[in-house]
Amino acid sequence: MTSGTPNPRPGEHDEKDRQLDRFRAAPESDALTTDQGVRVDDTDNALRAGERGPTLLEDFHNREKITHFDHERIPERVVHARGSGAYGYFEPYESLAEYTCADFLQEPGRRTPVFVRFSTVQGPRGSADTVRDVRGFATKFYTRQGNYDLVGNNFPVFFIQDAIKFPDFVHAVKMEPDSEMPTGASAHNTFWDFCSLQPESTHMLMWLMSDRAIPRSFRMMQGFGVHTFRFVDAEGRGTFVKFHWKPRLGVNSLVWDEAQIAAGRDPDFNRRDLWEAIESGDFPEYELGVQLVAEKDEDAFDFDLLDATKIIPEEQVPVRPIGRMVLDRNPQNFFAETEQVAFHTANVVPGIDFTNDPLLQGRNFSYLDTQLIRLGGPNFAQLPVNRPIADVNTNHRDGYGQQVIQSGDSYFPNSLSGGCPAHAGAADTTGVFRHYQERVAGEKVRVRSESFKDHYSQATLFWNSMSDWEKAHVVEAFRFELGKVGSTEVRERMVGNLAHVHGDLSAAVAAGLGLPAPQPASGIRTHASPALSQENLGGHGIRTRKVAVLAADGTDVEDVETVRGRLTEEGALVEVLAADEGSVHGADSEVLKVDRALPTMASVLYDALLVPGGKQAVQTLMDDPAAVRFVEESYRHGKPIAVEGDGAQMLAAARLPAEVLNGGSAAEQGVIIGDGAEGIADTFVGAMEHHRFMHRPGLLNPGAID
Ligand code: HDD
Repeated sequence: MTSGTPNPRPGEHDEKDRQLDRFRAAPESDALTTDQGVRVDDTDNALRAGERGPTLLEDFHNREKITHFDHERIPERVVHARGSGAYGYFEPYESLAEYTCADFLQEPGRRTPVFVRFSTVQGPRGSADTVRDVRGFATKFYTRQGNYDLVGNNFPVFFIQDAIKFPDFVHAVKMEPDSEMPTGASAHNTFWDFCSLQPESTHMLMWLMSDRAIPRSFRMMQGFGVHTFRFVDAEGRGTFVKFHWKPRLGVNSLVWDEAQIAAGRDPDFNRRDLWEAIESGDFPEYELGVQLVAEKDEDAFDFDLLDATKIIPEEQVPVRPIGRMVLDRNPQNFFAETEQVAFHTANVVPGIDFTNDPLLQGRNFSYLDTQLIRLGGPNFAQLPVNRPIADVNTNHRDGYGQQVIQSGDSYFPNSLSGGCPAHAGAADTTGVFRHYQERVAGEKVRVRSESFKDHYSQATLFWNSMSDWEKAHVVEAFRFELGKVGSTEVRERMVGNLAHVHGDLSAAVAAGLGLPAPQPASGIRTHASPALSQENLGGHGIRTRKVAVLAADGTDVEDVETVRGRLTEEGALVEVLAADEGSVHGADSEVLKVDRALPTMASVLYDALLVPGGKQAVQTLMDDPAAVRFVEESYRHGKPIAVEGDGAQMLAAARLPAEVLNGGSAAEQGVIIGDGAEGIADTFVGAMEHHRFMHRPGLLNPGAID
């Protein structure tokens, strides 16, 4: 090409390019520009000297594009790196003016916008959702008096009592330093080494080894503020408060085998579930509850309210529902919102204050500090997702990423700016944060309070409160995790700790590890708190539960439609699966649309299974290993299964125990065998409300519960 010849336009070269031209040419309003707003003619070819010549530095669009790309990543969160967010609102049921002057808790029904981020703790940003881990449950309330962050978890307790131990704990639970394994898992040497030497973790470990650590959905797990906080009323009077979120759909979990398979089949299992529910208008809902304790009762418990490894049993102080939160909008841009959201336990508003919980006190330092490195400077509160709806008027100036063109002086006191921005006067009573005036006195000491030293009673409380299948799952989880630990010494030490929780637990875990059962500690208590068992935390109905229908040519289409009609009436989501997408034909040539090709899905992605009748179809399914495995796994994971007519043959093909097939107790085990769709539909709905059937023959390891 001679100099002065215009560059070829995109699409000038060949027919394929010409076809793609319609995606390239844009009306002016959609036009591609540089960061400076200059329109760009070609973003596919760098500017070069001659068609086959070197690329020119002069090409500012090319350099800008690549430079920006090179800087797209920011450091992931040091913990809770993997998360999913959503917007919504909170509205109180009643005024809480009796206890707190927090503006957003004064008026029944007045909505406060929120952003919530759910997360796992251990794994990096790209790790799987269904790992065994605590889930973060962090809520930012954009109140009229400033942002309030409730940065909680789905467990009500924590691993450690003092924040100074947090780096130790995180170093232990994160991947091992040499191999960076395992990803998203606590089942490794360093974690259990740390915990075995750190008995204050024992209560938290009980939660972590329970099915609470593998929630079915972010929409089906509780949230807890964990610490004891303080409400402060308009007169400055304080009341201790613990925060609880309860999901409307009930608390439901996966089982461990299912969670592990799901991590491969769909690493975004929980993220997708949240996203799709909101997209389809099934807005997740949680009730906020509080446990209130008068200051005079601070010492009324057999544990310290300031100890974050303890709960206040709900039977002792009931949870009072105070409002509800609805999540009704997905973020528009994951990075801008879910990644850049910055939570901070010290983001409080008038009416909500801290206690001297040493874990909370340390957190109040850490969150602001971590945002500085993660978000690159002190102006992150100006990012859209972090920006308060309340007016902001500070003397802070400059810094990386300053978005505001500020005017005027920036010191206090001043006379030149008329004293602005001014302090709230002593007479101002509303909307001003005044720290709670707690009387403190003491020596400067590095000690743990004596009142923090009972590390086992509440671990025992948790164990005693579990149903038999929940206990079995706890035992199996300990066996699994400690089974991945190479050091016999660590295993023994850990089992020794469990002997302080309960003899049944330590003996069962020891047996699984081939260790002798340790002598149970003396004085183990028999107390229990029924509110801790998932058996007592069910929701109502089957909204958004996913049901798979296995189909093939010859499927009884009418029966499918009958059961589907009943399930969708209840809000369940039904999908027809067959070997290929498209459709299958019924025995009388009716057409049934196939929603998903069976090879792209798996039983772990559904809550329940229907195998309709139809001789030819059932024969095809019995010859398909993927279909047989679907049934076998659904059974093993405790999921409701309904089979109609010939469909029952699939149960035998999946080798369900004879006692279920012939024993007449199948329906009690959530296996509904029937002739005619009408007959099975209602029972199926009822079984789905039950979520899982853990007492099925062959499901519980008999050694794990006695
Ligand atoms: Fe933390 C993030 C919850 C103790 C230091 N934490 C973080 C998140 C949640 C929690 C939900 C993710 C927030 C988000 O989605 O962006 N953390 C807890 C709970 C704790 C707790 C419930 C105990 C009751 N955390 C804790 C301690 C420290 C930290 C004791 C430090 C001394 N946590 C952090 C952090 C993180 C964080 C390093 C990482 C990313 C971030 O803050 O923004 O500052």
